[in-house]
Amino acid sequence: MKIRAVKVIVTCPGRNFVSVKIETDEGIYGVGDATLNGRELAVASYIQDHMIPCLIGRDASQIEDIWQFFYRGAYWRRGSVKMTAIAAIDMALWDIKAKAANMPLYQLLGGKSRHGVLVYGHANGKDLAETVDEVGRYIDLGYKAIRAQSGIPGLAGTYGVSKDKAFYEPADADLPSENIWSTSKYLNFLPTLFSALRSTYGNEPQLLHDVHHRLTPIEAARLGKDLEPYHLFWLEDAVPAELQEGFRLIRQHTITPLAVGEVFSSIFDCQQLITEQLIDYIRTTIVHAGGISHLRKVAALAEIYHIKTGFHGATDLSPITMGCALHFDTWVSNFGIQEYMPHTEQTNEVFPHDYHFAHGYLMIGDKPGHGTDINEALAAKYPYQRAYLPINRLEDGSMFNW
Ligand code: CS2
Ligand code: MG
Repeated sequence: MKIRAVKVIVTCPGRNFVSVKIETDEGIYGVGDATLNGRELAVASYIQDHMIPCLIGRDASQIEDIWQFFYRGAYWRRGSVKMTAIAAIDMALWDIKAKAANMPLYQLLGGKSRHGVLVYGHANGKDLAETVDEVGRYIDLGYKAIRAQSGIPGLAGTYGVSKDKAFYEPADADLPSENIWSTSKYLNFLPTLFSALRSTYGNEPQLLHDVHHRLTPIEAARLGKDLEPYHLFWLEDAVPAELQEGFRLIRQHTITPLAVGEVFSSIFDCQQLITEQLIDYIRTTIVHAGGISHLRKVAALAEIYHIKTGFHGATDLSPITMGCALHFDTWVSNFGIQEYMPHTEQTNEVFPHDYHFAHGYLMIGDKPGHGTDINEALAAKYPYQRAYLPINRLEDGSMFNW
């Protein structure tokens, strides 16, 4: 089965997505997600200008060889742009292989390990009271696991709190908008939020929180200790994780479970975190870390060290990634949880798929492939619109982590 054509499809049904469609000489095609929020066109060009010329005529069944060709063959290794580009091709080739085998992707990987994929939703509010109410709304919707993000007293706004309760799109402006951050205001406030959540809803709901890369290890250690009475499912991205050994300091002080990895682009970004058991969940995703082929290797390493998967699943990852992730989640033995931020109807029309939410789980269908497609005609109606993620500054103006 030869690769006959490869298309890069950039569309913006409310937000930008980049997809690839690989067509073969046997009439089977596969699709992959190549979306990197705020840097979409860099990935589109990497695929269009540097990968497609080397793909035409190749045997579509040689997924691993093609992966190695593009990983080793570029000389320049790793990085979010390159690994997102490789991921898109990889997802499309797995889609093709599963369709050719006439089986859903999870069967090709090794079959079902669970009947449904436990997900967590995103409750958020402008203040403590609204956030507590929003968590209750998610419980009423059937979620068993809920991430809680709240406005912080004394700060005009912060990560994860959106005006639109249903949908959260952080890439909110044609040029980066500026947020102001105060670690002390945040650390003083957060324990009160989770104390209120536990006293309102008891111990049953799984509660999660995303620090979004904003603490130092000792600050994260303090927060982890302060939150121990509330038994979080995980504390996410407590610190920027380039310094993997920095997590040793957090681990020495707290038993609050730690999750990290959505910004990682390869196994090497988390090798020490995993082999030293410095984390409990690895969030590295299929779309940003080399696709299904590479994430199988990350998950296999993590399994040895009692670490579970917790894939990133924000709305800036397309339904193609969600489809692939759910098949992977259904198969992988050390599954932890899947992030689920529902896409808009407009997006779902461009990316028809067969997964659906039921009683706190996402359920997948049995169509051959990863179950998500792209409506090219509809995609063409939504031209790219430049959008940047915000940046963060401290109250004294210092540049900080968003
Ligand atoms: C967040 C994301 O979902 C999460 O855990 O960290 O919303 C992240 O901010 C976006 O994916 C960035 O594009
Ligand atoms: Mg996050």
